[in-house]
Amino acid sequence: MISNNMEKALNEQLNAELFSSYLYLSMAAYFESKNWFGFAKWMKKQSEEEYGHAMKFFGYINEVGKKVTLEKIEKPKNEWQSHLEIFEEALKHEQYITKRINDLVNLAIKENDHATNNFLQWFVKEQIEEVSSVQKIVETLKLIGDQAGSLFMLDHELGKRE
Ligand code: OFO
Repeated sequence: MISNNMEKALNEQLNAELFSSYLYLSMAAYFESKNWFGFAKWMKKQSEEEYGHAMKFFGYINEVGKKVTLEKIEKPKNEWQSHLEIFEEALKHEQYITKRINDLVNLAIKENDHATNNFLQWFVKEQIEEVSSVQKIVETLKLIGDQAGSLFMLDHELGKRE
């Protein structure tokens, strides 16, 4: 049986994952409005993945006999100055999510909650991949600078994301 404290923390993470989905959808909307369709597709896929993360928490909370409680989702930002600014914000957000997941693992360890610790390990691994993929795009955008041709090529590349 997981503690009420852990139930609350898992519900808060569910909300954070829904916010992640909302944030990336807002970034996708921004790219669409500027006709960067490859970047928009990448962000839409990212948003879908985040919804999937939220649903993993939804499923787990129910599976262990606790209750899912949905809270208000914060309004995401919807204006940025550059591609780089967007991806730097995405990177900062993923680093924040990694910290949240690590804090959850620490709580599970403190409470001797092996089941939740085991459930969270998937996210520990996933966060390595999430941070690394956004980091690579940030570095590429820094190399590109304001070369429009290279930016179009990256747009094409990111649009291939399945
Ligand atoms: Fe981006 O990993 Fe979930 O939030």
